[in-house]
Amino acid sequence: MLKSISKDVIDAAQAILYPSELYSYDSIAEGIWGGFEAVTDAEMQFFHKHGYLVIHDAFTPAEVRETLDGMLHLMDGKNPDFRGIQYEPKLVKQKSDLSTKARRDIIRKIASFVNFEPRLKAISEHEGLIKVVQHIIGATPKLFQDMGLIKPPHIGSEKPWHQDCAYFNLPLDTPVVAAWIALDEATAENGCMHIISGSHREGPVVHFNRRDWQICDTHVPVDREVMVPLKAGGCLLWHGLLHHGTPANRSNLRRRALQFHYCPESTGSIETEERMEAFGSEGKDVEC
Ligand SMILES: O=C(O)CCC(=O)C(=O)O
Repeated sequence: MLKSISKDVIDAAQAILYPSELYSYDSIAEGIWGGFEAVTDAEMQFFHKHGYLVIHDAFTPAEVRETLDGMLHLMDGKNPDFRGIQYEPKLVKQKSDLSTKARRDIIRKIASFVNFEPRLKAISEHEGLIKVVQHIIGATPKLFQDMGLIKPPHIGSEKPWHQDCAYFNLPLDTPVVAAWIALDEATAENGCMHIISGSHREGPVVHFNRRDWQICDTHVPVDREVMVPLKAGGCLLWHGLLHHGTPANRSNLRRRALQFHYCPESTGSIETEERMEAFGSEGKDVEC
């Protein structure tokens, strides 16, 4: 049984390259302190104008600990009914050679977990969070996607620039809010979020299948980039059309986060064709 991931494996994961200027940044996001209770009309206006809002101390250290315990419970396979673990694709073959603890560090994502782990359901229903999301979307929120996004030390991969709504078959005018909750400190080095302030107001943009379903690297206005480092317990809310992405984690520190997506309770769905008309590149005179 291996206790850790070999150097070859790390080298292979790090061989996936992207232009480093994609995650350069001119400014660092400011935010508010005082938890969700500190969100006032001024913060709502900020959200609608810039497409995001940072609440630095949204969750207490005890809430973060409880949430991480719930996440590790699922990552360690302690709920046999839970099937939502996704490994770093290049490393999936290694998983049976690793100890339970070492295996945590090749997991890229866990998904659709709220009904398998009460501690994770609890944070998705956090009263302060839901109140703010409700205020933003102007309706009772429905959670429609839940993910744990894990960038393991050294090998955590990039999430290229994208708009979340490019992934969802939701009516195009649906107000979608993402809540991204840092469970470790998220920094420039371990893969914190980068955003383009105000980009949600530009509507859907064309996505391409490249390293992922993503905005073309050359279409990212890097000169408008804002970096969003967060301490554990910090929360970044963003609009479903905001352009955002995260660099790889080449540091020796973990970067674990939860991401919840909410829309109004009454939201229906559209066909993939309709989504692709808005977000796809097929038949459009665009190249990447
Ligand atoms: O947490 C990350 O690294 C990126 C998450 C993200 O933007 C997404 O999954 O839509």
